[in-house]
Parts: sequence; structure tokens; C-alpha cells
Amino acid sequence: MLELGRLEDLPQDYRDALSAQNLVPLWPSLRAVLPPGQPRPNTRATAWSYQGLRPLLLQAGELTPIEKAERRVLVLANPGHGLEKMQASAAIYLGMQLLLPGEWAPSHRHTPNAVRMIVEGEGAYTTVDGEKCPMSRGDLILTPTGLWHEHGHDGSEPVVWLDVLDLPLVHYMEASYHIDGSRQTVQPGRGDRVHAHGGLLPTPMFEGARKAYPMLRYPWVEARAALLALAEDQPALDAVQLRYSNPATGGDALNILGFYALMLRPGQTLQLPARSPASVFHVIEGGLQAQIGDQAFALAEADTCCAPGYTPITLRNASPDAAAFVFIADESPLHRKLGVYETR
Ligand code: 1HN
Repeated sequence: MLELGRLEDLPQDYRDALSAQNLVPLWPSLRAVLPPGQPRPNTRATAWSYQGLRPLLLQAGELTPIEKAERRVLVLANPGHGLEKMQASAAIYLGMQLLLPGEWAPSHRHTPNAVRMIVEGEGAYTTVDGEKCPMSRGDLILTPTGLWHEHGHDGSEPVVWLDVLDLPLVHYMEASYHIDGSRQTVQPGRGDRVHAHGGLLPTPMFEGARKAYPMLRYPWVEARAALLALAEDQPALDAVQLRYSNPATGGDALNILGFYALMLRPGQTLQLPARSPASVFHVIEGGLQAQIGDQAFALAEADTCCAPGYTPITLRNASPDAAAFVFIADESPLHRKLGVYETR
């Protein structure tokens, strides 16, 4: 490959003259922004142990009252980006949020999209756009861009959930901001009940009545049952996986990140091809071994890991008798919309 000229090859007075007019020569930096063959991601395969972070999260509950935190979160930060950047990948933010009994995380809305995957505890709820969504382990709750949301807790034990946001991308786009609100009035109606059966959709009588995000909560009991049915129906199927979708459009649940529930049969090894989007794996039930490029991780229940794009991934459920259930988030809706999605 042709050696390109370096910055140091240029006379200092020429470089100064360029800088004075906010000009930069492309050729010394061309290979860095356009590397040969494939990208050089900053995103590093990284795992976060739930047993490791849980005591620190509970300690945050003692150290910092909710009023001083607004959202009490420990961010799962990828060291490849620098911890202070608070990103798991180029487009994905991950955080573990703690809400204690009786606490209230006040209403706000913002441009980044969020989802919550409930990890532990009962009795908490989040109210999104006036709809009160109970939180139970494994449930997925959407907070699409621009919708008011707040969290409350009527139970007696700490509740923890995993927040997944497209914040790094929206922030990079200089489009990230929030607006504080006041306590929402809960409206009657539950999208997850109306859309409990995928084949049955409400008939809109007029366009104005249609909500852009008609289903905000995806109960784990239903996702789990559907995975077991799929595994039973198709014994030869390798990827026993469901995609969280918008029931009205059949498209992805949110615009930027994609969400999936995967079941690994007892003893199963699943090989995923290298694909351009980065991805996140969170163990809902069971355990698994994840090989991400040349890195190996043993993931126990409630552990989370992230994988850069363009990297082959192998997931293995070593248990001879128990299925493993995994929540996956990835950047594929974004890559497809931008036309850069690829499988190697
Ligand atoms: C946010 O609004 C929540 O509403 C959680 O629970 C995490 C991280 C960055 C920006 C906004 C929440 C967040 C967040």
C-alpha cells in the first residue's frame, strides 16, 4: 500500500498558515479515518459481572439519595472508548439503575431513545406517556424518543434494571437534550394487553388515533413462552430468537437500536457471523460462555457483555439440562437505515 505523506513532512510555516485559516491536510490522516479492509473499532469486548457490580450499586443507594441523583445509575462503560465517555459501543449506552422502595425518579423526556430490561426485584413501575408499566424480571419496557417517563416503587425490596440508550449516537449528533416535567397523570389502557396476540391488531378508525409506539411493555413471561414454543416447533432451528417489534408496523421496536430475545438449548453452541453492528448480551436466565473474537467470557445470570462490530461471536450454553435465555441489543436498525449494514 502506498505510503502517504506525514504531517511532519510539511514545513512548520505551511502548517501554521493552514491552521490560521482552519484548514487541515487530509493525507496524513486519511488512513486513520478510512482504514484498509475493515474498521478499527474502539469498542472492546467487555463483560460486567452482576455479582461484582451489585454491592456497589446498593452502596450508591446508601451514599446518594435519589433526590441527589435523579437517576441512580452505574454506567457500564467500555474502556476502549475511555470510561468518561460512558459508552458501551459507538451508539450504545448501558447502565444499571437502582430504585429503592418508596423512591421516585421524576418525570422528564429527552431525545435519546431508552429501553429498560428488568434485572431484579418486584413492585417498581415506570410511567411512559401516561401508561403505567409494571416492572418484573426480564420485562422489556420502551421509552421512545420524546415521551415523558418517570419511575416509582411500591414494593419492599430494591429494584434494579439495565438501561439501554442510543445516547452516544444522539449526543454525537449534537441532538441530545432533556426537558423536566411534572408527575404524569396515569391514563387508562395498557398497550401490552391490547397487543398481547401478535396476529391481532386494533383497527384504527382514523389515523390520528394511532400511536407511533402502541406497545411499551414486552412481558418476559410471554417472550419466554414464545421462545420455548419456537424451540419445540422447530427442533432443527439454530437461532431460537425473537425480535422485539412495533406490532403496528412489524418494524423494529425503536428506530436506532434493535432488541432480541435468544434461547440457547441445553448444550447448544451458536455461531454468529461477523456483522457490522456492535451488540450487547445480557443473561436473563441460565449461564453461557461467550467467545468474542479472541476474547472468552463466562457469563452468569444477570451478567452483561458487549461485542464490537465486524467480530465473529460464539455463544455456548454449557448446561446439559437447562436452557439459557439472553437479551440482545444491537446497532443493526441504525446500520441498515444508513446503508452500512454488512455480514462478513
Ligand atoms: C434516563 O433518562 C434514564 O429515565 C436512565 O431512567 C438513564 C442515561 C442517560 C440519559 C438519560 C431514566 C439515562 C437517562
